[in-house]
Order: sequence, then C-alpha cells, then structure tokens
Amino acid sequence: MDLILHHYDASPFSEKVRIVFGMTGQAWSSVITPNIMPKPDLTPLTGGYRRAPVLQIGADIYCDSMVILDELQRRAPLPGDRGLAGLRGIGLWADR
Ligand SMILES: N[C@@H](CCC(=O)N[C@@H](CS)C(=O)NCC(=O)O)C(=O)O
Repeated sequence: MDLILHHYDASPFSEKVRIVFGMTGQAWSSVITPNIMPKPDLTPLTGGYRRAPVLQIGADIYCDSMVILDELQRRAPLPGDRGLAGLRGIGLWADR
C-alpha cells in the first residue's frame, strides 16, 4: 500500500517523518499542503485536523508525527539497536 505524506517543505514535524523515510528506505509519495488555512484538500480528508504532517495509507489517515512514526515502526521496524529504541524514541529526541 502506498505511503502518501501530506506536508510542506518548511515544516519541522514533517522533516522528522521525511528523515525517518530516508532511514528506513521506504518509498513514499508527496502531497504539498498550504501552511496556513484554508486547506481545502487536507481538512476533508482528516475530519478537520489542519496540521502537517498527515500520513495517508489507503483509506487510513494518521494525524500527528508521533502517531505516524508509531505506524511506520509497526510496518517497517529499524534493525538492531535503532530498532529496539524504536522510531518513537527518535521522534521524541527530534522534538526536543
Ligand atoms: N504535534 C504535531 C504538531 C504539528 C504541527 O504543529 N505542524 C505545523 C507545522 S510544523 C503546522 O501544520 N502548522 C500550520 C497550522 O497549524 O495550520 C505533530 O507532531 O505532527
């Protein structure tokens, strides 16, 4: 199933997810969203959530970068020590 990230270049929370895509080597597709309202293509998809990033996998929508990292970890865990720490650990580290 295709991973589609709704995001914009200057969004640091989106950058965190983009970096994890690079670390895990997963293919992904990009939809660029506006950085301010209105976001007519995003909010109908999310039920009103307006922030970036949002991950779309088929009909499933994941809002919030930590929720996204949890799902990516579940689908494609990193190997070795980095896998043990989990992508959530990387996410918390990056946020701070
Ligand atoms: N807790 C959220 C924060 C997301 C967030 O604040 N995104 C910012 C960009 S980095 C945003 O979309 N701001 C525009 C807006 O609020 O409309 C996450 O981890 O994904």
